[in-house]
This record gives sequence, C-alpha cells and structure tokens, in this order.
Amino acid sequence: MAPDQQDRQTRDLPGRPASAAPSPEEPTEPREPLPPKEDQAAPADVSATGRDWHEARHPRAQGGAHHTTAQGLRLPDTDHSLKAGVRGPVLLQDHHLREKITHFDHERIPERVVHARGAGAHGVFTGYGTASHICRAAFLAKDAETPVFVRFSTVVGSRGSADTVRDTRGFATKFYTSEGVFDLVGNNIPVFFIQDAVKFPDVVHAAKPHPDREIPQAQSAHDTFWDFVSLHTEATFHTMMFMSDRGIPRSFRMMEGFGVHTFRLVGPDGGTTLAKFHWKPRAGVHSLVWEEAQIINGVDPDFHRRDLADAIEAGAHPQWELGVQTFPDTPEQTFQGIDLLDPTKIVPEEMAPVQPVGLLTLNANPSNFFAETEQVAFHPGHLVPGVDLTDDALLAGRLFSYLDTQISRLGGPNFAQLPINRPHVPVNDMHRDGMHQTAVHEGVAPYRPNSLDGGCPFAAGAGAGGYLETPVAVPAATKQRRAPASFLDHTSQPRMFWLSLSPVEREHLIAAYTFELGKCYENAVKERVLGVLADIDGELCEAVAEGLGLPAPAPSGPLPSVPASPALSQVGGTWPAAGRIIGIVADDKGDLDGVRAAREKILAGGMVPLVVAPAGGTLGDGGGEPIVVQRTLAAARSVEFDALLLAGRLAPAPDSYGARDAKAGVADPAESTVDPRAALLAGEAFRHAKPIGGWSGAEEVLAAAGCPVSAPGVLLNGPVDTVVAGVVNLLAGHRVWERFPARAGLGG
Ligand code: HDD
Repeated sequence: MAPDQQDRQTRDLPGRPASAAPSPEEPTEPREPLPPKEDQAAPADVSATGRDWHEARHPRAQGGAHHTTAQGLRLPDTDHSLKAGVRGPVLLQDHHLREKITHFDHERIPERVVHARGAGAHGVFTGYGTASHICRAAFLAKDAETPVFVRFSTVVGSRGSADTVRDTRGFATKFYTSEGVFDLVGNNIPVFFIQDAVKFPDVVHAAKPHPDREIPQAQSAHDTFWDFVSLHTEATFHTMMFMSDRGIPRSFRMMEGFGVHTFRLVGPDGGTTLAKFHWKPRAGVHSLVWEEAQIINGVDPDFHRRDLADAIEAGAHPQWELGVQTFPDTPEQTFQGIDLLDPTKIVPEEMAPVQPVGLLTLNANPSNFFAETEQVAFHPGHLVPGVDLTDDALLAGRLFSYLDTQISRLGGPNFAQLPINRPHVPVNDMHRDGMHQTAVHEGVAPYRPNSLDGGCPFAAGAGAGGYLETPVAVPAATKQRRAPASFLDHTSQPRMFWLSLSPVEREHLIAAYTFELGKCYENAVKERVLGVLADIDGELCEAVAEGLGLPAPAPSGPLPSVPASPALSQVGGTWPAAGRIIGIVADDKGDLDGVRAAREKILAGGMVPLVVAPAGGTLGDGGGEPIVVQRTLAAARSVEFDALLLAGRLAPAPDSYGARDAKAGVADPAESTVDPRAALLAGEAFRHAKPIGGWSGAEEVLAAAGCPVSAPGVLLNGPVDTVVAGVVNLLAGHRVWERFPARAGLGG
C-alpha cells in the first residue's frame, strides 16, 4: 500500500469522519529532523574510541523523517498487528510487533538501591584559582571552565516516591574535566550515619520499608529505623540533622552540599593538605516546614524536581560556591582533637573556615530523563590529579560499592560509554568487549607491553598528566576489626548541634522527633531513643518525652561541655530573594492595576509572580492589559509560594463552586463573603510563617481565615509598591519566624 493510502486509512478511525482535516498533532508530511535545543546538546563530542559522537549517534536519533524498526527498515504502519484478515489471528511473523513489545518489556532498569528518586541538571564549574597552590587539579585553576552534571536525590524512597519527604538529600556532581571525570558524591548533611562501610546494608535495611508489608514508603518514621539508630549511637548526629529542618529542604537550589569525608589534596610541588569539600548555595539554606512538606507530597509530589527545572528554564540559574576546609596532613590525621577519618564528625566552620575555590552554575535541563538523570553513574573513586583519598573506612567501602552497583543497575561494565558518563577527553583504556559495548576498537594488541600496535598506549607519568597516588606511609599495624577510640564519642557533636540551633529550629527538631516516634509501635524503641536524647540535652529529651507521653530518663553521665557552632543554624541570616515565588491572588473585582504593578516589581527583582484567580483564562478583560491566570483557586495551594499577595477581598462568585462551598460551611449564607479557597491559601501561608501583603479588602480574606491582621509579617493597605517591597524584604529572612513562637526557655 502506498504511504499516502496508508495515512488515509490510519486517519479513518471510528468516530472520526474520513473527510476530516488532519489534526495538527498528526502531520502527514515527513519533516526534517529538529535541531537539538541549544542549551541541551549532548554533553560530550567524543565517543569512547575518540570518534565524533554526533556522527555515530545521528542514524539512531528519533528526529528523522521516517519511522523505522531498530534495523532501519522503514515502516508504513505501527498501529496494527499483522493479521490473517482484518479480524485475525495475529501472525507470529510480525517482527515489528515482537520487536516493539520486547523493547517495551525491557524499558525499566533496576532503580538505585538507595538515592533512587532524583533530578539532574547540566551546568558549568568555574575555578577561582584560589586553591591552585594546594591542589594541582586543572578544574580548580583560575577561570578554568568545566562542564558538569549534578544529580540531587532523596535516599530512602523508590523512584516514584514524593520529593519532600523527611530524608537526607544526595548532591552528586560529575565534573567532565580536561584530565578525566571527577565525581564529588556528597549529601546535604555534613556527617554520615556510620563510620564503616560494612554497616551500610544494616542502616539501609533498617530505613527501607518493612520487608513484610513493604511500608512505609520513603519514611524514617517507623520502628526498624528507630530500632537501629537507637542501638547504634554513632548515627545520632546524622539522625538529628535530618530530623532538623535540613531534612526537608525548600528546594534543591537552597541546600548546602558536603563531600563528608576528608580528602587529600596534592599541590603543584607534591605537597599534601587534608580537606573537606562544601557547596554553599548563593540562594541561602532554606527549608519547608513539616506541615507544608506533607501537603506538598500529596499536592505536588514532583515539587523539588519541578522547582529545579522551572528555575533553570526561567533563566534563574542556581549557583553554589565550592569551598574547602583545609587541615595540615599530619600522621595523626586529626585537627584540634577532631578525628578527620571519622565521617560522623564535622570540623566546625568557626575552627576551619570554608574557603571558596570555584563557582557552580546549573544552566540547562536534561533533554531526556532516562538517558541522563537515570543513567548517570557516579563513583567517589573517579578522581583527577590533585585529589587523593584518605583511609576513612566508610570511603574505602564506597570505592568498592559504586562500581559494583553500576554493573548490575546499568547491565554491564561498559556504562562509562553512555553519553552522560563519557569523559570529555580521549579514552585509551584496554577494556574490551562486555555487555553493551558500543566502541568499535581497532588494533590487535589491547595489552601492555605490546609491539604490534606500536606500543600504544604509553604510560603517562606525572609530566604527561598521569595520576600518581600519594606515597603515604602505612604505619606498622596489626590486622583487626576495630575502630579507633575517638570514634566512640557519639554525643559531643550532637550536643553541639542542639546548642547551635535557634529556638524555632529546636522547636522543629522536637516536633520531628515527636512525630517520627509517635509513628512507632514499640515502646521499647521509643524509650531507647529517649535514652539517647537524654545524653544530648535534658530539655530536648523532656520535650519529646512529653509529646510521647513517656517519662524522660536521666542522662547516663554528665553532658559534654561543647561550644556552639553558629554556622550550623539556618535561621537569622538574610539572603537574596531572587528566584523565590510570590503568589498574587485576585479576581476580576480586585485591584488589577495593583496586580500589574506587583507583577512588574516582582519580575524586576528576579522573582517569579504566580497569578491565582477563581477561574482560568485572563483577568482584566474589561480594560487595560489582560493578566494571564497561572493557577486557579481549585488547583493552587499556598505551599507553592514563598510569600502571598492578596489583591482584593475575593468574594465567591454567585453560584460558583466557591460560593456553594462557602454557604455549606456557614450558618447564614449571607455571611459567606470570601471564597473559602482563598481563605485556605491565606490561612496556610499565615500558619507557615510566610510574608503576606494585601490591599483592596484583603483584610476580609485574612479575617475569614482567622488570622490576626496585626500579626508580624502581615502588610496591609499601603501603596502597592510599598507592600510588595515590604514582603520582598521579609523574604530575605525566608520566613517571619516571630509567628512561629518557640516554647519558653528554648532560647538556650
Ligand atoms: Fe552512597 C548512591 C552519597 C555512603 C553505596 N550515595 C549515592 C548517591 C549519593 C550518595 C549522592 C546517589 C548518586 C546518584 O545520584 O546517582 N553515599 C553518599 C554519601 C555517603 C555514602 C555522601 C557517605 C559519606 N554509599 C555510602 C556507602 C555505601 C554507598 C557507605 C556502600 C558501602 N551509594 C551507594 C550505592 C549507590 C549510592 C549503593 C546507589 C546508586 C549508586 O550508588 O550509583 O553504590
């Protein structure tokens, strides 16, 4: 059948007249391949064999005009199986049917055993040159630009779980440097649960859903998790940190990142320095509040993923400074008494300031989630000259685990050939064959030494950019399964953390423990956690015990005397408001000139206005520039905004859903003066301590929500410009914390 006849037959479906014009979604003419989006081009230009990748890749791209099988055979029809007659039976000889379904059957690959849920972005890292005297790595040189790919993730949940669960976040960065790939595989929390990798399966089994019913998903609020961490007190600092606000970040853009382990940097002269890596977000470190996080998990489970992609698409490119804390490389590998090989300890920033060494900017979204974000494979052992390892026992186990897991997850040893994993430098390895080999290697001598391939490739000494391990002396030692004595201190730094938090952060920490333990069934587990908390702080322990209705135990001994580290608190600073989202709620009767002015001011400040109205379409059709409605009251929740503006009193339209709802909720329908959905938005924003501005009757919305209009952070009825400026000023501090009173005495 000629292709044009086939096209007609395909369109003649039941219910659609044969004469109907082709719909715009169903082109009938072949088209040229679409050019790749400029900012989303494939990351590498060189294949594993050094060939031009685009040339090799092009024939398999899906932008070509004609549909084909995997073998390149052009297909006239992909909608009907080959049958004997129109009513069947289907014939086994239909290769396209079998190929299509077989491929589909194998589309899913195993999800990551941890960090399965994630989101990624491309970007660029620019070195400041400030570390060049202690680290010879080319990517840290002044003004050196290195392409990067970053993947953020939660740890415990499955691939389809929600974004804003309470959890640690992964922060993994792949630098495609001029010397090969360097991976910095870190978290948003500076310490880890365990000191030795041999315990990783234990902590993960405890945190994952219970094996009998496979619940709960992506939660730590269950008995096995708390059973483990209460028996295993080296986990206390990490646990406290993710019970704190750091466990529910506002955005991936607003999290710190940490390499956790101590690394060894090597300078141009071979001198070594011990160092810890830090990522500092330019947008500040901000978190959700717990109720918000829970609402978002239902309303928009993709909240963090969407936030990252939207910000990048809008040109609000998130940025982090990479910084290092540095320590002399002494044989003891301690700094002022802190064991640098213990990944459950930090070195407070007040003792060793974080020195900025470069800037990361995320500027492009992946073109294809599976090909890039899912297939990216990180490994803490992917190093470049200038960065070396220490003997941290947690790091040693990781060096084994990541390669092993990629082989099972990505189906074989050739995952480094996937576009997202390919180094941006020529690869001359002598690995051959294996599953999914895509390189067509030439030559006959993939071994060294050889004479048949001209002796190639040659060993690269230091002068040729070769990676030389630092010749560190290994002290005479006895084999044993033990940790150093300093690893036994599990309380000093958790107590330092508690003492460093502001009253409102302490209140959140107490609430998180009370919530999580309140979800446990076993009293013995709760009591044991209270015992751990008693050794951290009496007030913390008593407050959690009170919430659980259990007695607070006494500490097992005197509490350690430690200074606070103010750098551990997220509250109190001011940050740029750029990139934050401000909801503007209005209807046709509201002050639409005010809405226009507010939008302009918000956009001019690099923030994002989101106009919410009772119905979709536009506002202001009666005069002036129409205002596009971005969310309806039916679809919007306050959790999407960092601040809220109310441009009117938002009466329910007669007979609208809002009016019916309002009437149902009040004794006298005449009292239903405010659309209850607007009141819900305002009430939630108020409860979550968000700045609120309003004019033209906005006080009625707040009154309907039961919010006192004289409360801190509620700015009403000035000129619109002044109200908006006031709200933006408050945003610099993230929230109006005075509306979140902490219990008396928590000031510490
Ligand atoms: Fe891990 C993934 C971070 C300890 C074993 N880990 C993974 C990812 C991050 C971290 C960010 C996700 C990477 C991505 O986005 O693809 N892991 C850490 C940090 C640790 C840590 C900061 C401690 C300081 N991890 C750790 C240990 C082990 C593992 C001790 C095993 C002994 N981690 C894995 C893994 C994963 C992984 C099973 C799962 C998927 C993957 O590697 O590629 O190999």
